[in-house]
Amino acid sequence: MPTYANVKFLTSAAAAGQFVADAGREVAFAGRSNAGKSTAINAVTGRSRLARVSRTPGRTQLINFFEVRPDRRLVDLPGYGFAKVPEAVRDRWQALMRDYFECRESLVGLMLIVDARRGLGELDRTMLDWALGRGRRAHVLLSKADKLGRQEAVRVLRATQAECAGTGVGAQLFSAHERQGIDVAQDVLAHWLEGDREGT
Ligand SMILES: Nc1nc2c(ncn2[C@@H]2O[C@H](COP(=O)(O)OP(=O)(O)OP(=O)(O)O)[C@@H](O)[C@H]2O)c(=O)[nH]1
Ligand SMILES: [Mg+2]
Repeated sequence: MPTYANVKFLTSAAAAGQFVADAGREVAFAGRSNAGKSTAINAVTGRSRLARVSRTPGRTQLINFFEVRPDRRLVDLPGYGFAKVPEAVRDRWQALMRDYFECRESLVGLMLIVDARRGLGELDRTMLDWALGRGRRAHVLLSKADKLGRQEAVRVLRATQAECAGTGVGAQLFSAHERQGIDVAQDVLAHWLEGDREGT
């Protein structure tokens, strides 16, 4: 049976008390507002309307949990770096993310979604440091690669790989719209969720 045949939405959480039980393994999708996190979840699961996609940045303010199979989850995190968000919303975001990262034993890896046109930013680096500092895996999807010419896309990929060199963090080009790099991302997720392979 295909890996994502039975994937389903579990719940949205606005606070730690609403997180699903911290058992098994899960992979979180993080990144700036509008980077393409929800679209990436839909692309790798092959379910176009699983996670809500929006043209309005900062739309996903909650942590959304999806079950791939029992005790295996994908998690859509609210985006960061959206300038127009009021301070109170930003504070709530920070508290929610801290609760999630500090306590979540089942979190095995972080899929960091970075708009290929922007490349890694300060907040992205902070997310990577958080993940690696807590012994989690991380992998960078350089999203919306279809918006770049081939040469420019490869340049961004090389620069990102160079920046991540020695950390164990992989980086790849990704486009949900042109279906580029989906299989590679699926392989990374499969290894992390299986947990039967070290060093991938
Ligand atoms: N061209 C192109 N556009 C994309 C791609 N992936 C996402 N987008 C567009 O980028 C916008 C944001 O996508 P989302 O998936 O909602 O982004 P997000 O990171 O989940 O956004 P927030 O939840 O608001 O933080 C939408 O208009 C998508 O259609 C892609 O591969 N190529
Ligand atoms: Mg989203």
